[in-house]
Amino acid sequence: MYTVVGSPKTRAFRVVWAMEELGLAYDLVAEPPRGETAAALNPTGKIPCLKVGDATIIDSVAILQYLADKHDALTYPAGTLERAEQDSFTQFICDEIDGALWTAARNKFVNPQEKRVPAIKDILIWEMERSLQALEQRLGEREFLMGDRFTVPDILLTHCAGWMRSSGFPLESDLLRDYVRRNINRDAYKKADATRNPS
Ligand SMILES: N[C@@H](CCC(=O)N[C@@H](CS)C(=O)NCC(=O)O)C(=O)O
Repeated sequence: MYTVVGSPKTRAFRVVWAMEELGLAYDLVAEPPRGETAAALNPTGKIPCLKVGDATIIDSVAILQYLADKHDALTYPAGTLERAEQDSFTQFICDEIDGALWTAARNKFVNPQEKRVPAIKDILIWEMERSLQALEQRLGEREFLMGDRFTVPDILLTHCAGWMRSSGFPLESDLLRDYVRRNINRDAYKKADATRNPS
């Protein structure tokens, strides 16, 4: 049994979505960052963490790729050229999209007041536009980033697109907006989304 630690209103959503895509059973400890469980599992107190028996995996990307490899879905096999391309999408999204969003968050509310530079956001938006143009070019007419197979970086990019919307980063590309719409219409996304606001 897996235990996902972290509120699904954070990057833990990626893990919950992957669980639903893979049809896996899991418990969810919907704690905020630096909560009691996360602090015991991760020296930084960051979420998400995944408990697998007595072991713990920290970092959403490490967790997603572990689950994908283990359950042989949402990924191309290691050692293939397709996997190299898939990983290049994963790294690009971490560097250029997640990195910009996280820098904006740190300078808005994460860091102590005296360590924030709010003016950085305009630069991040400008940088993000260039990164999105590159992604748009790579996506082209493909259904998913890797073509017709939905993989780990699709979860990452779609999650980041929601984060962009909630933090005021524009997504002006029709191609990328259609791509995101396709992904949030997946049954697994909808099931995961329901965990954000349980009744
Ligand atoms: N690269 C890590 C980032 C984890 C991370 O920064 N998580 C945020 C919540 S989305 C957090 O716990 N922040 C608390 C903090 O930085 O103090 C991942 O993808 O899991």
